[in-house]
Amino acid sequence: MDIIKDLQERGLINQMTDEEGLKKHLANEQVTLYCGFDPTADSLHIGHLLPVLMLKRFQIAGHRPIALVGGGTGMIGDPSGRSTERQLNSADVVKGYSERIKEQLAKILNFDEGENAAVARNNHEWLSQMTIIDFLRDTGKHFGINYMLAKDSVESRIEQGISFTEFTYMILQSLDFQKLYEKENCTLQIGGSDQWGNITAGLELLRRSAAGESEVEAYGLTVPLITKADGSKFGKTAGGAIWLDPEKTSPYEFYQFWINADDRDVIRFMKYFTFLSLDEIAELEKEVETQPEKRVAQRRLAEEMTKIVHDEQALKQAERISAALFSGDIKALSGTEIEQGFKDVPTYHSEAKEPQLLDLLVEAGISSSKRQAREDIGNGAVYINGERNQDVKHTINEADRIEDQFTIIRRGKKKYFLIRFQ
Ligand code: 383
Repeated sequence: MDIIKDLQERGLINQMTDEEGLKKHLANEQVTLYCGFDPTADSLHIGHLLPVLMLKRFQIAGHRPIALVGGGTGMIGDPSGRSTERQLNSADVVKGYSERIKEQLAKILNFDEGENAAVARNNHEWLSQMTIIDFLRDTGKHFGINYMLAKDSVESRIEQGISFTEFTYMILQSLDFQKLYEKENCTLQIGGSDQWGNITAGLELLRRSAAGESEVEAYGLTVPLITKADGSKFGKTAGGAIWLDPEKTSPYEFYQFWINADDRDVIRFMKYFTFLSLDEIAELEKEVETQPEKRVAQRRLAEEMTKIVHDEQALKQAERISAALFSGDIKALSGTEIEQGFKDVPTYHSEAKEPQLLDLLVEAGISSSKRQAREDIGNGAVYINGERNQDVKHTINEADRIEDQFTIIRRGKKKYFLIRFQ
């Protein structure tokens, strides 16, 4: 199996340092490779997913992935792809984030099975132990200032300004590659296209520090930046970033994110993100061409991704919520499903446990006045948990409260409101 060929066919390769050499290397032996993730938030987001899945692809092909959490580099701040200096987080915060991110990586990668189990490392382990004298003498000497200034990440910041702290970042990432090369026989670093400069700086350090002593065989590979047909930024929605943490982005929202993929993007996303074969994806492509309104490919993409990042059960819930919202039949949903599915609808906290429907419509701002509320009910525009209610004298009762806590009121075709009871 030629993994590079497979990755190329999927459009997953942006740049490689030495295509022929890397192909041979991967064909000849089990290769240890790594990708780094800095703990700049308490969760990874969808922008990290491609490289994480890339590690998994190499693992499936028999190679050995190292997921590196940047507990040390996260204290410094990578200038790559950023136009302004980063806010530094405290050591405690970075440590907390590191732990969360490691757990997330463990959920997607296989950390504990087989001879090519994935490995977790944290660069705080070695970067925090290094003295400034060793750093400047042993490592700094291999980096020319002109070489560093010419890197995109630095060059693009000269005008805006860049601190010595961030300027030095590429050396730290290079030290990691050197460390993993020496201690773990790691010969390939991967990352997004924003990491090309840091990855090639690492290769430079490997070669210079080994100069004369031995032949260095090591490579770099980057994945492309994901674009969207409509020109908007991938991974950002009106509600903000799509996080991998289910507490920050519910599995239902996550599922919806993929369901909403544009027809022009969905096949490309399937190649990038899923493990479906190219043949199966070609079949789905036909569906997009012949009956796009069915959104078969989008549904399949959402299913696959929700299973990879969350699990079967989360997928089932997301599907149940989507079906209930589509049919309007809310009654069958559980409390947690209600909370996920109606997170973004106007919410009213009702003090009264058994309010008059009429009063509730006005208090919750669903109808503009009592007269209007009476009219809405009379017209049949008001639904309680998906069922039309035309009784102007109706009192909300136990049967209207889901798990005794929630009632969903709909006015008209699709204006939903969530009523929460104490
Ligand atoms: C730190 C130490 C290393 C190797 C890499 C790093 C992290 C790297 C970085 N990466 C981004 C991040 O942490 O900043 N300097 O948020 C993102 N990555 C990956 C991928 C990506 C990059 O984690 O393009 C998107 O996810 O490389 O922006 O020894």
